[in-house]
Amino acid sequence: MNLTRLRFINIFNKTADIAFQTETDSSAPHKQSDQAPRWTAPVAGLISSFFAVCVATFIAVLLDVVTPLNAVGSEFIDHTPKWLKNFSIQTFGTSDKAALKIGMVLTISCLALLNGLIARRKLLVGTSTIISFGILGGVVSSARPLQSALALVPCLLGATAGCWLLTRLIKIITQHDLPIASPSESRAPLGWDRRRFLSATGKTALISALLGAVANRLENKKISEIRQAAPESLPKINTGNDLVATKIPSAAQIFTETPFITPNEDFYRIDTALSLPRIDIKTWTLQIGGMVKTPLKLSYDDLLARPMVERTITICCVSNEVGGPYIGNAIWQGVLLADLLNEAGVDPRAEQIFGTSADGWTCGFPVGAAFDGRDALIAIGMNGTPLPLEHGYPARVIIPGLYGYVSATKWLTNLDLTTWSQEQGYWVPLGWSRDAPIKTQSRIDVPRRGENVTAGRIAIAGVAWAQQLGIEKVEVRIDSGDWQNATLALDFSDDTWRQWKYEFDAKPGDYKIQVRATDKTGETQTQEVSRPDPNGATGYHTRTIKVL
Ligand SMILES: Nc1nc2c(c(=O)[nH]1)N[C@H]1C(S)=C(S)[C@@H](COP(=O)(O)O)O[C@H]1N2
Ligand SMILES: [Mo]
Repeated sequence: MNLTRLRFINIFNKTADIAFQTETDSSAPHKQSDQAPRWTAPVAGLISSFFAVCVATFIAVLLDVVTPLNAVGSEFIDHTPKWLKNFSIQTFGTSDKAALKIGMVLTISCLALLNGLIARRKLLVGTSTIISFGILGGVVSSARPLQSALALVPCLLGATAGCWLLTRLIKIITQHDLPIASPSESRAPLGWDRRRFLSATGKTALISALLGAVANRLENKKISEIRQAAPESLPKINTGNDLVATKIPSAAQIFTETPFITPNEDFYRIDTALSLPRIDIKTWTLQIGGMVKTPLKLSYDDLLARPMVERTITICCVSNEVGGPYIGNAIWQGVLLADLLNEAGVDPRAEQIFGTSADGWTCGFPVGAAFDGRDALIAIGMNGTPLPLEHGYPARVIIPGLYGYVSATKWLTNLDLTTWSQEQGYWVPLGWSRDAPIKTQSRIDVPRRGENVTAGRIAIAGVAWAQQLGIEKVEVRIDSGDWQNATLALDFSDDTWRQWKYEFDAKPGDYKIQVRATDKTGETQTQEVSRPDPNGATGYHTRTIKVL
């Protein structure tokens, strides 16, 4: 009788027993209680993968290359079609990145548990799986914008560490599952070494957690160094400053629920970056090139030395639902884009101004937007401070009247004059419109959602915007009554939102409140309800309130 074959059958029966918990075969060499319990293999799989990821992350941070989870997550974001982007913004809001990270960890954990089960039967399959994921992660990482083959290293080393651990743990688990070498050999049923397994998994879990924590600390340290390298303050500007200082507190502001100027800490943040870009302000430059006579290359100091303006502009995100929070109004300090472009000399055949960020994100808007008299800016300051890192430090584009995804490149490094056929901005191939002017909209901010109001004179208030056109009128409707004019705050500029307020005497009951805005051309925002994709949500913001 072929001994190897016997052995194979034996192993197969046993692993089948373990994996599916079938009745123990009485011909098995020793009792089931001597074998490692079923849960040990998936745990071994999980711990090995956890170890692999932590080792890889730690090495990535040391080498200052993209971490594997960030690389894979970014790759995923980069292929997000519009329905999925809508879904995740609707479901998770600005926590969509946290949701993605949790999703990735859960997916990896499930695969790792399964891989442990497989490895107990066939160790080679388990280790090969880890190596394959390591190679895949490495290839994805090294192909990310601004990464090199160096980004392969953490993934490969992480995978090697994972394989080593998996092999070790599976050996501990299966040691007593080994079939007896010959029928005559006798072996005492020692049982599997539970203590050894627990100590090995415990130790490596601890080491993994430590590596992860250190990597996190180092990452945070790097980010805070980038923040500290920013200047404390920006060069003062004499025009515009007084305007902002005097006008806003008095007349532009009629209620404080939504302040006219959004503080930097409260300003919405939307971008595809899973980690903040590594900006080295000493080497950072803004290059203006493509279809221009003389390409420009400006350092941060060059930008600071140029004539600057200060403009209050409301920007918003195309993903904002009707009534949503992804809009903010800030005082932007910067260089007029037209000045820079005139210096570079734009080829009249250029159609598109195409921005690229330090992390490889892109977007494009018509050349006309820089020259039609609007305040198109390369902004370096926000509400009196250098741009916060989250909002595009050292420099970003701000174009009044265009949604952020076609214009507002943060962490700007390049502006290229090009044609529409030559380049497509990041979101365009994913189903969002090439041209995306901001749509006229209005929002009810008070009473807040779900807030109970006491009967008597109550105030309804909010903001309305129609960048470039300006807000002429805001109307409020209660239930199916007539549209009533709301009181408007001072008309600061056509590019800023305008606060509105409407008061009425309310008896107890439920009310449906609606708002609509009319721009200065006399056009009232459309009632037609449409989703954010492909170029901005429409419809009237409606809120039901309960008056007690
Ligand atoms: N580099 C980079 N710039 C970007 C984005 C991005 O993903 N990456 N998102 C854009 C989008 S969709 C919007 S709405 C605005 C948001 O700017 P904020 O985060 O400062 O509010 O930034 C724009 N600039
Ligand atoms: Mo956006």
